[in-house]
Amino acid sequence: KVTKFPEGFLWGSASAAYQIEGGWREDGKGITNWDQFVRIPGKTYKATTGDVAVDHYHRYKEDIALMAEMGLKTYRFSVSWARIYPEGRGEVNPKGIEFYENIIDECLKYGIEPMVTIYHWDLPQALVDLYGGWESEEIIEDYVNYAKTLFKAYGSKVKYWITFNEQNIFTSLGWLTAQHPPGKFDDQKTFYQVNHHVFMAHAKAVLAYREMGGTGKIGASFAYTPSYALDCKPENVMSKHDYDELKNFWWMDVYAYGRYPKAAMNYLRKKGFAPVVTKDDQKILKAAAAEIDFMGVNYYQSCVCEYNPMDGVTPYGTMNTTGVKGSAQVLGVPGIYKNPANPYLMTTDWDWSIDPVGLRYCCREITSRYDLPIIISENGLGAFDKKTEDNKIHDEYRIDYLREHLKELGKAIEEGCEVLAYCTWSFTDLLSWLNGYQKRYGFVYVDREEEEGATLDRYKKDSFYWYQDVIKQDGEN
Ligand code: BGP
Repeated sequence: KVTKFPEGFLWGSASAAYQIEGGWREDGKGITNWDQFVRIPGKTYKATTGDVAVDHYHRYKEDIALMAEMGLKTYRFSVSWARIYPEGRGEVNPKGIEFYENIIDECLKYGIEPMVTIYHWDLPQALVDLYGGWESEEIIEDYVNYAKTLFKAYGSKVKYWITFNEQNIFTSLGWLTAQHPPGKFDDQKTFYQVNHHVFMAHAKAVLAYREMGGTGKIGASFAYTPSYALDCKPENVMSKHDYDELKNFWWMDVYAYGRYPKAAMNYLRKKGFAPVVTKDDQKILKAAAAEIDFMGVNYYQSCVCEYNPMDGVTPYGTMNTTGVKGSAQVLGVPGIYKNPANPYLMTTDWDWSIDPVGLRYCCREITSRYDLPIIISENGLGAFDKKTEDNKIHDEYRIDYLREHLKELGKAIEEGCEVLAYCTWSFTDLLSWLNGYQKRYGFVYVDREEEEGATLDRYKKDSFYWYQDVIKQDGEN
């Protein structure tokens, strides 16, 4: 039995433009960094592209009708910047504005609350060519201009805004591990400076939203991987502390307090990686922190921290992008921490630990440390789903995963955490950035194999009916 959730709780599901839309050259959309990146041989899993994705661009009505059938209360989706501004700045593309307007109206028609992510990783390539994208502070103004365009166009209809999806992930994979565009490796100095630019863009957009009279809720979504010390050996406990400062509080403190954690900043100064932060920047970050309405949390797994010697493992080992269990290496930062597997937890085929309690840990930490409401903006299980001959998908493993997470979320609420929404990742199957279409997350199966040309037909999985019941009974199941 899952705990009863509060009245008006937003049961939701999430997606991102590049991962579902397709229609990559349609109606004036500009080229994005991802359109370009996936064309570099060897860069992503089998170089699978989002050119067609699951064709949500043409099938959004069908998809949203399925959401309504399920009873979804909120749908979190992202806007592709390059549909609105094909060149990233300059002329607005009316067709782009219209497309998202249609999605919003379609949601509202069924009483589904649209939750808009302004940036979920696809950046107009023109801005990369012009000044290096996030590496230049010039982007702050362009991002804010783009965000204001969305506030103006949809502000009367959209009450939930997410400025950035997982800033920690797209910057880490973009400038440290070379797995996301711009594909830079171990460029720590740029990584921290880029992050500062993103923080400033977030902060200025939040302030602009308020200046424009926005009364909805606004915040950022963070990929929160809570950590446990391997054991009570003091150096392992210290490694957990360092991990939290550098991998969690480094982002969440800026969103919530408008300042960087001190110990982490000192460490980066010594290393020569600290970003340039002016007095004015500090003021803006603080002002924006006072204006955010929630902490968005994308939760998939927890990690373990153990002291890592100076000659120990680096962050640049093999990640599991194949779905072959046990192929991930232990990663870490020499001299600080490493993240061995947790012997108490099962893992997914991609070696992600399955830890429902970790979700409760995240909620408790955010509540105590920041005293902010929480939106779980993503949580879900990636698996190799199989469609049977009679078109059924028996994904009881996904139901188990979600049910256990909801139980812990329910406990967190009982313990005093204010949780506004829970969005599963994802509604339909969609493109996984590094895993192509083999790693599925949806309630709705899409007939879409690695190569394009499949029917793209939709089929409801068993989990679809399960979540439908959860929503109907506000959690009780
Ligand atoms: C998050 C992203 C999503 C989604 C999800 C699943 O980091 O915000 O866009 O991709 O992870 O990840 P993956 O597809 O790598 O399994």
